[in-house]
Amino acid sequence: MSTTSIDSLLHEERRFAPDPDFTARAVAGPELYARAADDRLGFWADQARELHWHTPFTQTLDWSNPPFARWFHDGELNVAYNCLDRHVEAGNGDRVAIHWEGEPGDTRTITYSELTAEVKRAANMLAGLGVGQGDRVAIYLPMIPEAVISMLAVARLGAIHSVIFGGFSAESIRARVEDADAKLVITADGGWRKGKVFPLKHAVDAALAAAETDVTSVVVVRRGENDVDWQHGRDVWWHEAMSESSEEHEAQGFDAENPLFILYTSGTTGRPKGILHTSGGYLTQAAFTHRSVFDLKPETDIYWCTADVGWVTGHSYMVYGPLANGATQVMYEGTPDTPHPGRWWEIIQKYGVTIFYTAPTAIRSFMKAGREIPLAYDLSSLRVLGSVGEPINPEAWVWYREIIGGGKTPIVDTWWQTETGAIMISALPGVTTTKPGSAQVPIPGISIDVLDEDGTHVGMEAGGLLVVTEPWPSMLRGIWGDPERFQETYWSKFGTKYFAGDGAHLDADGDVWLLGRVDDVMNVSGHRLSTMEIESALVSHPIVAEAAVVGASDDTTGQAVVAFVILRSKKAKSVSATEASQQLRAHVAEQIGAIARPREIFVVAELPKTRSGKIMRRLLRDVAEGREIGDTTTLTDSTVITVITDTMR
Ligand code: 6R9
Repeated sequence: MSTTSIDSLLHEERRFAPDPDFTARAVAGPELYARAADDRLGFWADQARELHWHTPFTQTLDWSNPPFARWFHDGELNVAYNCLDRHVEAGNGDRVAIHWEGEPGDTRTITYSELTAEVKRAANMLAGLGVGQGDRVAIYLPMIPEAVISMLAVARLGAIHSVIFGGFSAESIRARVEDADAKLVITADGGWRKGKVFPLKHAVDAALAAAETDVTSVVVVRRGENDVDWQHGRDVWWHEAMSESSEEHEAQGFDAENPLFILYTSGTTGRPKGILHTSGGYLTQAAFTHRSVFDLKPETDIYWCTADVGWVTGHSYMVYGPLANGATQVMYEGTPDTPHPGRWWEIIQKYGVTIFYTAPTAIRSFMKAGREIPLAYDLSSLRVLGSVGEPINPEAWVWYREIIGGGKTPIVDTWWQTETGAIMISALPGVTTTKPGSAQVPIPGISIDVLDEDGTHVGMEAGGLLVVTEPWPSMLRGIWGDPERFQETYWSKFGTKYFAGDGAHLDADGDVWLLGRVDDVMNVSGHRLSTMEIESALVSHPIVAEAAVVGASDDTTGQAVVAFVILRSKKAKSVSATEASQQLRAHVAEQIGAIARPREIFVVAELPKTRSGKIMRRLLRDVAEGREIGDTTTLTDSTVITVITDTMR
């Protein structure tokens, strides 16, 4: 990989050393790295022993049949007990577990005692409907406490949940319910989004009508109070079934490798992959990273992760990590700009949020809207900020720290995947001197490398493919029902090293700079260029709010750089689209080199994104190459594509 291609990122010279006061009180210290380097498995065993085991484990890792790992496998634990009962038994039952904020402004405060009682009741309700160990339960809910209660109730029974994002279609539900052969579905009448109730149950009805399925019950939470169709004998109101269920439920221990959940994620082919996670290793790494990466002090912190429960970030950093650690957190139902653009910042001010975890796409949209919106609120309670989901451009990183973090908070840019289950690469606050745009170092106990195509380590100041070289506790255990696809997707390229599918560059210090999915890496006249690096250059220009870059096929150069940009409304007021495009082509050439100069720049009003906020480059490539637009089922708003093509014409 050409080193000049990442010059713009690596010209990023800003460094932020930890504040000594922060370091003095930090949860994590450099000794964690030393301990893990000295005895990696012993380090993870120590972390696992922070949990409550019904039966202690004696073996940490069984890697005798790679890539099928077993962690702590002769131990037994109950995941829900670890997230609930043990905090109550330790005298922390009155601590708030969830400050829930509904979009219309209604609120609920739920303590650990109350959450434990609700989960016990829900476990009895599900058991009464026939759910037992190993059964699959699909959950299709808005961001309401019942989503958390349902997941924990399923976990408490040793059953397996499959959470389906509330924005997915009936067809997606059908495919997931069928693939996992779910027995029961938990949904709601509807939820609140953008000031309106959006119906949910009707999608489940349509999915089940079309599916070959053994689903015997649909439990329906009342939230939207919208009308629903009712199938007698199958449908059950949550509140009715709960009121008939006992609040007494003793948690049983299950094998550490008992499956905990399946979560579907898109792969290179059309069919989504059901990523399978199990119990002991997953909870160990989710809890450890949540504590050390966010510097969690459960007695005093108010933590908020804005992810939807339908994504892996919602699983690991809204449900399992924070609750295993006894944290107090905020959960918000709605969209960031309802009923006004300052809603998130108002919530931070209201609850005194101290730790905040969100995605670069959200940060960039706030940059676009203008700093005066967050600056109207008191955000001084914040002390740690996190980022996840895609590479964060240095400009967005610095804006995040300056505007949201008051110029003082450490930022942790956390790299991980649905497949890795928990954070793998991140700075540790109070320990790491941070570099805007770099996820930096593997967390203690994780071994990574950057390899070239033939599997050789690339060395410093070079780029290649990111791999994880040793098994880790929260690693996926497979793809549901498809062990061959599991082997083929992740373990066929570099043997027992896990192939992540991301490009990465190591700088002179050995720090990792993520360059996006390898399928987002372009090859222009034999030079490798990352979409991310050109986007970063574009966003560093004052008139640009957001940019997406794709490699479009080109007769002469193989691929050519094509960019789509959204301009900042104020700063770009007096510039025409043609002028903007000229200025920006010159700017990229100046920042990175002539090789990176976009062949075309399109000024657009919006960019197509998946529901999890990732830019759909595949669709942009279709547009850039003049093809018919492909499958848009996972788009938040398919009208965006029309907007883009119209703007271009
Ligand atoms: C947690 C999550 C995984 C893919 C991953 C990578 C990208 C996530 C990132 C990042 C650069 C970060 N990604 N975090 N890239 N820096 N801090 O997002 O899981 O939805 O499975 O996506 O997201 O490309 O391979 P998932």
